[in-house]
Amino acid sequence: MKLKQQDSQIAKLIDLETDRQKTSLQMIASENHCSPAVREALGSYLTDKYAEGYPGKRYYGGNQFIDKVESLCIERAKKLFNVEHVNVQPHSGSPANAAVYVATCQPGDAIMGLALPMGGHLTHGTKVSFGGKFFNSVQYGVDEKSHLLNYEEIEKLVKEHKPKLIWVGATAYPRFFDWKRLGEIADSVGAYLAADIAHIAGLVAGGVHPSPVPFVHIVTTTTHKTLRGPRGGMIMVTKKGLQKDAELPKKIDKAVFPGLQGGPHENAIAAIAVCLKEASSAPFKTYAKQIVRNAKALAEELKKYDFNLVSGGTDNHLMVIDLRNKNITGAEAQDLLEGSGISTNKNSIPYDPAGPFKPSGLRIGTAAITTRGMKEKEIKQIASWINEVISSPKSAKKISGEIKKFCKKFPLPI
Ligand code: DSN
Repeated sequence: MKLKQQDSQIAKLIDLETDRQKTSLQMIASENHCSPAVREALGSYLTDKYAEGYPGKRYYGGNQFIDKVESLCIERAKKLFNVEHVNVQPHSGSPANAAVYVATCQPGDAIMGLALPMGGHLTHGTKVSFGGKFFNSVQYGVDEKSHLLNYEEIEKLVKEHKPKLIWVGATAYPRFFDWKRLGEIADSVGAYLAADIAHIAGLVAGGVHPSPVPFVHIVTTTTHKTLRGPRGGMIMVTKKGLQKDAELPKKIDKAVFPGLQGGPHENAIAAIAVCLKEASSAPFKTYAKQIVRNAKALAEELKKYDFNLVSGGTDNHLMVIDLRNKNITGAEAQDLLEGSGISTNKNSIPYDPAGPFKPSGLRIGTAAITTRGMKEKEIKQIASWINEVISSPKSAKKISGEIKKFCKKFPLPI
C-alpha cells in the first residue's frame, strides 16, 4: 500500500516539507539536496536487513549481497579520498567522532579541538558533549582580528597539554586549514590528528579545497553536506595514520562495532556508495567549483551592502555574517529570512559579546542552491533579497512571493 493510503498524516507532512524545500532557498550551510538515485537506494529493501559485523564476518546469514554493497562503498571512498582504510557504518558525524575517541583515547586523556563559539563542532570537546564530559578537553580558538585559526595558540596549548588526540574541523569556519602546519604541531607531541571534514568533504572530493589526507592520521566526515549523499558518516585512516599505528583500522572498526553501534544501516551505506560514485564524476568537480564561486560571489555582494563577514570573506561553501552593524540579532535575521523564503541559521561569531543563545551572526551556505543550478547571476538577486529583508523587514512578504516564483525555475533534483 502506498504511503498516502496507509498513513495520510505522515504523507501530508512529507508533502508539506517537500513543498517548503521546493518553494524556498535552502541556505543552511550543512544542508544539500541529494540525487534521486541516492534517495532510491535509501528507500530500498536494504533497510530490512541486519548485518552486524563487517563484510565477510557477519553475525547474521543472508548478507552475500550486503557484503558486496558495503565493500563497494568502502572501495569507492578509499579511491575518492586516497586513504588506506574506511569504515562506512557510523550513523552520522557524531557517532563517527565518538568512535575516534574510543579508538584512540582513554577516559581522562587530554584532547583538543576548536571551541564551538569559534566555529568548532560540538563533538570536538565541548563541555556538554561526550568529548568534553569524558576527556580532559582543551579548546583552542581563532585570532581575534583575522578570525583565522590561531596556530601559535594551538602550538602553545599542544606543547603544554600534550593531547592524545587533536581535532581539526569546523561547522562555521569559512577559510582553508593549514593542514601541513597542523600535522607538524601534532607530530611534535605524538598526538593523533583527526580532520573532521564534514562540511568540506564535497569540496575536497571535487578538488577545490586542500585535502588533509597527507598530513593527518584520521579523517571523519558526514556524507550529506557538500558531499551530497544521504545522512551518514565515515571514518578514514590515512597512510600517515597507518604509519603511526598499524592497528588503527582495527581499533576504529572495533570502536564502531561492537563498541558503539549494532546493526549498520545498509540502505544508507548503499546510498553513500551511490553518492561516492557521483562525487567521483567530472560533473561533480564542476559542481564543487560552482559552490565556491557562488559563495565568493555572495560574500562580495553582501559586502557591497555593508555586511561584515567573519574573516572578511570565504574560501569554501559558507560565510558567517557579523550582524552587529545592522542592529539585528542572528535569531531575528534567521526568522525574517525564513519568512521571506531563505532558510539560514543563527550562529555565534568569534568572541561574540552576545552569548550563544542570542548570537550576533548568521551562517549562510551555497551547496544546496548550487545543486539547483543557481549561479553568480542568481546570487546577485539573492544577496539583494537578503539585504532588503534585513534592512526593511516589512518587505519579507513581498519577497516571499518573488522567491516562490524564482524557485520554480530551479527545481529540486527529481
Ligand atoms: N549540525 C551540523 C551543522 O549544521 O554544521 C554540524 O553537525
